[in-house]
Amino acid sequence: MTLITAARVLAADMPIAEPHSIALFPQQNEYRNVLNISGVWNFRADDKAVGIDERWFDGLKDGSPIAVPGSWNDQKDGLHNYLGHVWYERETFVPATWKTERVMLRVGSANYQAKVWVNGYPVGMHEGGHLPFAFDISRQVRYGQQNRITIEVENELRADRVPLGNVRAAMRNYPATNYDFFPYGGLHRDVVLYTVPRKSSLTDVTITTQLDGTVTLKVEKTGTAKGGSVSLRYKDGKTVGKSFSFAGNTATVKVQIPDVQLWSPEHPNLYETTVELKDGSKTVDAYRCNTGVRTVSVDRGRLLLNGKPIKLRGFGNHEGFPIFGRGFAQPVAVKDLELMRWTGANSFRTSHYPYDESVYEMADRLGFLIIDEMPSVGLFFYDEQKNIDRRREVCDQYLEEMITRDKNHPSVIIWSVANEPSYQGMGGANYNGQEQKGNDRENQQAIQFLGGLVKQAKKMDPTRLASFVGVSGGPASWLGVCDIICINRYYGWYTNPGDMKGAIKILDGELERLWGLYHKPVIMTEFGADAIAGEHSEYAAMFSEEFQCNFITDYLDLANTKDYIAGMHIWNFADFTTGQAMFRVAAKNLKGVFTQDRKPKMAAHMLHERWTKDTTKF
Ligand code: BDP
Repeated sequence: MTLITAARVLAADMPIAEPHSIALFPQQNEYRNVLNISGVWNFRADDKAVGIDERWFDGLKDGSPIAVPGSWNDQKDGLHNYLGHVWYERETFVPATWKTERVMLRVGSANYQAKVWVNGYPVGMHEGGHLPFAFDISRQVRYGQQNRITIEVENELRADRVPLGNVRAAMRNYPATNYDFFPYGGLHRDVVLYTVPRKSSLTDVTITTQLDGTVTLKVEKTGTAKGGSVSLRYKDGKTVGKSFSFAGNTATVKVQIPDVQLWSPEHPNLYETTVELKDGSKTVDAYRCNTGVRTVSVDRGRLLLNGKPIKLRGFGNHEGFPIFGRGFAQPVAVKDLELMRWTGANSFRTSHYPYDESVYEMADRLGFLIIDEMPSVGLFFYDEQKNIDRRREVCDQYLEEMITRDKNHPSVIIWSVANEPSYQGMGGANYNGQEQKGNDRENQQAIQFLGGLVKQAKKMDPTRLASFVGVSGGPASWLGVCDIICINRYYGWYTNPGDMKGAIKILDGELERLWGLYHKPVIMTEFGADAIAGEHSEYAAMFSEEFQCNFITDYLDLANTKDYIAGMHIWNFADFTTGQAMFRVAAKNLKGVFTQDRKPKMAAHMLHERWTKDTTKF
């Protein structure tokens, strides 16, 4: 690699982050180091986008403090709706002993686009929030000295980005997103420096499991090492392991666990898995993660975990909290899983983007099942071809990054490649539960786009299911590309408002029609009603807590009458901030069964009663 000089700073010169570089999570062990540089950074908005021309990467003048992780929007005065360029800068000391290693810089999530400089040298760029990226900065770093890390983040809403904004189809909201959550900007997850051994190191580990206890590990490496070993240790101390040799840079190792303890929500049994890399007899690198032995499949109308039918009870959620915005807050994530457990939920969808890695680790330990969704929300196909093609490129990148990052978590059972791609003429009369045919060109585009992503997900990971989440009234033909039908429905809220009897009749009819069409299990990935906490009504008026309770109860009762319903995820776990719109009181979506500060509404108590009493039903 030639070092790009500070003089050549045009974005076009910056290498684009390699999805594969995020395969192994940074970790501290005998062979690897991690230095977390989250904390207080120096910050400056660049509303005229002059930072690159004025070489702000040589040292940020007139900056002010900002916390990382955290969105800029509600930390900094006057920037709530700001969607342009900003600069982050932080100095950190890199030990002289790191000189013998490869030094990497990893950003957990920068929304939306990031460009990175180290000591004024450009190192690379990345498009898209909610997923990490990493660069080798060994050549730009000064060892045994202070180093300046500079990151320019930019969060404009555009038609050729995913998710989309400033488009024709927009929701008449401000800022003009084509989705219903606030377009927070900034460094949203940890930024870390980490080392990997320079001469030879592990670059990827892919673990798949079978019910008879066979665990297959595909191990990838770079450099001179020729062999290694793997071991899997159960909590009782029993360990199985094996040595192996590489063919080229890859080795496929099969280990048999005798008397295997399967992973499931009731018994989230994990095996601590250690992979060691050996150069001759010397261990030169190691990587550790947890493995759960389990399988996922569908059999006509049933979703099977370990060959047995399972019903998903749970929620769609958002990462977000007052002040931090979309900046990851560990206590909130811990609390969310505690509260989900309290309601009796066994699953959630990472709507509408992959969450922080620690959430998946906690879900593995606690036994939650996850529908892992990439950030492709607000897609549509009645648009200029160049926009559609560009969006597809971004989606392909997201898919690769998401699967590369999350593939070893037993909690992840379904990949969702999009939420609610919309169709022309959406709205009004189309939301009546009748079959929508769509128009030919659009259908073809949609099936190619979504079907292509589902196929790619299955190719990258044949051990899980893949799907996208269908919008109310969307053409049923699009859903045919999915392993399992995932739909969001709001009869009784956006259509037939307040009329639950009419709503349930429409829903019943549509579910039967979908079952008849595909004979695949159905998950209702969203259904719900806004409720203003503290608002009550003796006749269950919309926006009251009673109405929300009744709405959810009616949907769950109907689901209990249909064997092919494999999951019911309430929208939403907690109230969340969104753009300004006449249908969003105080710029919040109030469909949470908890308030934004995680206080239970009546519906949360109702679910707790219902789901903890009988764990076999919705
Ligand atoms: C669905 C979207 C979700 C919204 C929800 C709603 O998938 O992001 O927040 O509706 O309107 O269309 O509450």
